[in-house]
Amino acid sequence: NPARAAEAYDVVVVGAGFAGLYMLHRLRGLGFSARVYEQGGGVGGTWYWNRYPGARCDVESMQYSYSFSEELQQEWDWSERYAPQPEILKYANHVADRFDLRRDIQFNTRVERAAFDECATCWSVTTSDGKTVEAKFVVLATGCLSNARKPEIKGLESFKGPVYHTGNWPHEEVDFTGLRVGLIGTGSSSIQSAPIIAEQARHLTVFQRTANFSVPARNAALMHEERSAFRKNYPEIRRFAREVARNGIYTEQPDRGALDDNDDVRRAKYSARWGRGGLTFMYAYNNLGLDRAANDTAADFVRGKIAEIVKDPDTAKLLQPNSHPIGTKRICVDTDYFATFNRPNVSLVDIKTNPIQEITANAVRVAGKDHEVDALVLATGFDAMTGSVARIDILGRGGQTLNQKWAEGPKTLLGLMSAGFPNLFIITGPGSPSVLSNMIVSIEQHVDWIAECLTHMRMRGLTTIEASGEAEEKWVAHVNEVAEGTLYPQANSWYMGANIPGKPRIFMPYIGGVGVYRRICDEVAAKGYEGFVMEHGEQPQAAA
Ligand code: NA7
Repeated sequence: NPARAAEAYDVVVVGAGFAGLYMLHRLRGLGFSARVYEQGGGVGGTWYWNRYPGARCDVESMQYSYSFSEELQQEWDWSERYAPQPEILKYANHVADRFDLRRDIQFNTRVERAAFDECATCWSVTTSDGKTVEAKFVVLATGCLSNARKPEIKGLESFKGPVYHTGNWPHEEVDFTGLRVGLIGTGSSSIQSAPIIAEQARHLTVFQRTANFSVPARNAALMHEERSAFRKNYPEIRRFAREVARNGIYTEQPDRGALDDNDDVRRAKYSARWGRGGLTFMYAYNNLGLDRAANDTAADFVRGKIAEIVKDPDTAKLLQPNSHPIGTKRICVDTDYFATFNRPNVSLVDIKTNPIQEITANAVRVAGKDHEVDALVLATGFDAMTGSVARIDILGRGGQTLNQKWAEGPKTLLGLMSAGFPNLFIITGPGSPSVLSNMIVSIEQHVDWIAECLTHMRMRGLTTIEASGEAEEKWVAHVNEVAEGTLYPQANSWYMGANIPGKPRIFMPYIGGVGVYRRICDEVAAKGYEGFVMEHGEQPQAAA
């Protein structure tokens, strides 16, 4: 057919972050032709863009790493307990080189449109360089925290100094020496960057809308012996992270609730975890995400720590979170965040009681007072989970767009596919554990599931797979039901889409746990992809 696009692939993958890289590797290994489009100038996804000072992963490096290659996991040396962004980016580049992935990746190219052709049962994919290619399947490996969001604040465009967004940081070094810096937002990105910016800047003013819970990272250099111990135990560590852990992280699982212990025992447990550092603070007890009274004990402990660390009582009070249960907004992991407010060159401005009125050429105005700044850092987060997908014009059956279908919130079967959009897979999409888990564990699981599904289809001559509407409705109801049984929907979090004005408030990730979710996915596959409709293409006509 001369109207057909010149280039055709079995699979087009959107994004060359950790999901896209591994997807490409698996597809190659199975003999599928694949093309990856990446809007950035290099691999790494979120780690390519988030170059702000202090950016690091808050899952420990020995676990925030691929497990698919034994040689890779035995040979790569992580230098610290939590890898800093440059090292994670180096790792992504190493993986791309080691597995010779670059030759199938086109950089600096956005996928702008993908339209399903029902007659040809293939996708027509149009990219920012004006080309259109065909693909039997499209895999969205677009990331969950990849669409940086600039807040709508009056006068922001009139600010004369530089304005940076943590999620879209310049590649060249930014030097704040001698400058007065305004930092808006107090999520993970702010909490990681504030202590470093404060060391450089003449003055740092942090504008806080919602005080956030944060626990110490206790980051340190990784000793050779620690790495060796991990490497020796990798088979068990990886198995546990995939099959047992709720969040894809190998750590001891609590077997009792917070109210089962008396005050002294509880305090000792929280203190031990505080001392050890890290996200697993929330694993002191098994009901912190479920029971408000239990949760309050952990929240009170952290509020108490903030009061101990921060010398000025008014500042300490302002920094103590009280608007949401601990953990229901992503808990932050910091190095000296609260202590930073003891520095004479750091001040905290409450913008909850009095929101920012306006940004002028050289100041942020709050309650009639101008806080003069030379540079602004927006640590205001992302249009999470659906934001990057929504930026692509995706047309499914009958010309319906995915944005139309998801207007009242994302609907998927297992987070992997959406009814009406055949042969379109999403990696770590809404409705899967995704951002509630160690992302690399979830990415590997999704990629492997998709790779096996495509192999299954090829062996049987099947050409289309699509989520059935009925199975999708059931899954969406299940995802909501599980979330409703927890404290999570109580927070105005990005998990709920609450940070984006007008975005439907739906708890997007599946909170049933990584191990449970994997078993469900495996059972679905074992039952011949139950809930998905698979079809044979039209048989080719015999030649006359
Ligand atoms: P987050 O966690 O979404 O934090 C964004 C912060 O910016 C948060 O404190 C917001 O306050 C604040 N914010 C957002 N919009 C505004 C406006 N318009 N005015 C004032 N303050 C605002 O993003 P991060 O980049 O820190 O972290 C994202 C994830 O990356 C993190 O959870 C880890 O998983 C890694 P709010 O809480 O909405 O009141």
